[in-house]
Amino acid sequence: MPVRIGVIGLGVMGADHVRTLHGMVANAVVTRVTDINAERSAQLGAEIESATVSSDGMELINDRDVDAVIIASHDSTHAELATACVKAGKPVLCEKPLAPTSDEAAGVVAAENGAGLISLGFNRRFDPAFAELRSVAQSGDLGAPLLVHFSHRNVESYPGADSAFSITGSAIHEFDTVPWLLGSPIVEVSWHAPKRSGRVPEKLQDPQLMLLRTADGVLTTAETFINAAFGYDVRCEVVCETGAVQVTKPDHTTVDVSGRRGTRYPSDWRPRFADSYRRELQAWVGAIMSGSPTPLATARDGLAASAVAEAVVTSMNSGGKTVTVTIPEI
Ligand code: ISE
Repeated sequence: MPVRIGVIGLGVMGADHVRTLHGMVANAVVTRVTDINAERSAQLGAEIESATVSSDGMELINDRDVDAVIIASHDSTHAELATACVKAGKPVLCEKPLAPTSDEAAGVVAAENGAGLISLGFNRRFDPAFAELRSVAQSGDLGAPLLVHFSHRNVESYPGADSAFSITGSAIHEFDTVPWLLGSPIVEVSWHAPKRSGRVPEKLQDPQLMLLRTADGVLTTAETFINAAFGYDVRCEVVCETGAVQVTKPDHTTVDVSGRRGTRYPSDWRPRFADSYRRELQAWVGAIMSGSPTPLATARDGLAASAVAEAVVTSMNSGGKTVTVTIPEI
């Protein structure tokens, strides 16, 4: 019998997960969907014949036709909903971040109490290019990693995005990817403001630059630019003692026209990371079917990333001071 999945939050990512589960993931059936926007729920409910609409997240979580839950609603709702899934004893894939603050994230980890029900949507772990980058960096073939350069560019930010959201909602990916790549936790951070783009709202510092130091001494430069305009683009290079390795953009084609050869940038993350989302969902469903531990990021990984985000926000609010990352004891 397939895993019956309910999806909470049907914005860009939630709707994408519903369609991927429905069309491309084996042993999964979407049985329930819900969103605070009733029109969106109705549209997706009509599109996906197996799915009916629940009135809200709590109803969906406790529905007898739901074995497992995906949370893709607003970041501020993640902690409460993930905790409700744990109380209902249901596996949950919670989109990043687990919570915007480390205290809230710690509360979820405490509620989970080692049950292993929570997986975090740090999808880059399932991207073939990032997986290869990691295995080369960790192989020792290029000597030890010394330095990592990241840039993370979006075309435009969500309406209302402020400087903290750029850290807790976007750069949070780097806060998970760096320790995963290097096998060492981020222990110290600092935040820096380059010249501000004149195209962005006043309350938003964009781009931003962060320095992240892992316990093994490797330093990462992480640029986040959520109104970069030209296209969706994530770059990462690991510089090692005798070589360097970087992800190349996984384009399938180049176009020759008008005296030029070129590749295209997608307008958001879905095409760039489509493979990773499909692989992540398949891995999650497979583990539920077989009763194995989640192969995705765990609640503790989510807590670690939220603690780094909080330290970066503290550095930003203190004019760029170096801040030690503190993970609450549980
Ligand atoms: C979005 O939620 C993502 O997950 C994307 O990968 C990231 O680039 C974007 O900034 C986030 O808003």
